[in-house]
Amino acid sequence: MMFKLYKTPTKNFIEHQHSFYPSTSSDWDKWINQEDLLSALKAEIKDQPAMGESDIQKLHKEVIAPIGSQEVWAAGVTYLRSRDARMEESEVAKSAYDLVYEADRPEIFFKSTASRVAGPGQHVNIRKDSTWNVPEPEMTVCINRRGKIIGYTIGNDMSSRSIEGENTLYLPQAKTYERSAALGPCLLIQDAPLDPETLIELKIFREGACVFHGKTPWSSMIRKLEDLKGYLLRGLQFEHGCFLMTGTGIVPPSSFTLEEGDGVEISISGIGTLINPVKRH
Ligand code: DO4
Ligand code: MG
Repeated sequence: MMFKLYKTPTKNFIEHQHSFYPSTSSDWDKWINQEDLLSALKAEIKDQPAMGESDIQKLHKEVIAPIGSQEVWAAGVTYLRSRDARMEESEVAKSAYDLVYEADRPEIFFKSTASRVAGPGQHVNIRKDSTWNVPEPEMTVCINRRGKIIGYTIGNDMSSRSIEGENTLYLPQAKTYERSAALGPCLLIQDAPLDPETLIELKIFREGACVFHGKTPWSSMIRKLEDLKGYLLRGLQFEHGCFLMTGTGIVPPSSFTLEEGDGVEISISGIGTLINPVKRH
């Protein structure tokens, strides 16, 4: 059983087997934290007529990030490519990245409050005081208030490599600022675990041309999802649940930096595509 949940400023929607239905619940936090979410979603759409084409088009124009009051956290250095890129970035921090890649305890950091998150089509920011910027396309899981992974979405962990590379202690400034995180376009809810061969893909567009294209199967991640979740929940409780970005396996070459006006397109098979224009803020 599989559903996709969409959020708009006024209503929530359910996609099931290519048909769309308005949800009777407008409270996102309560909705996603229901005890048996899959059965509840099934019951919600039972005997309901599916929406017509013009309402579906309208819904797609209004979709915002699939987040209510949840915090966004992120794991790092969970792929070899991420370790190698960070080791190139900073001579001083080289060994820290190497050690964390091998260590039992993963790198986990706070990424964003819900109100700072960009949704589909909304701009993400690069910082004015940063000279080297990249998007990080990340499989992102939604964990409910009881600590269960209930869904999957696409995350963009926008990062300043110049600030991070200057000193690892600047990581919070490299990672957390206005609109440094994007989520969407939907929250995928399914009973089966996600296929490890799920493909994560990043395209960056500049003046209409694709200037970077990379892809990785999710199976290249070296950490187990349950371990990442376990470390996050060791010291924290989330009364509304939370999101956890699981790290990037795609980093553009060191010569590349994002520019204002670029378009970032992240696709994850089975979930969809998240598109965000880039602004300097
Ligand atoms: O320590 C740097 C951040 C790592 C990260 O965000 C990633 O690997 O995705
Ligand atoms: Mg990241």
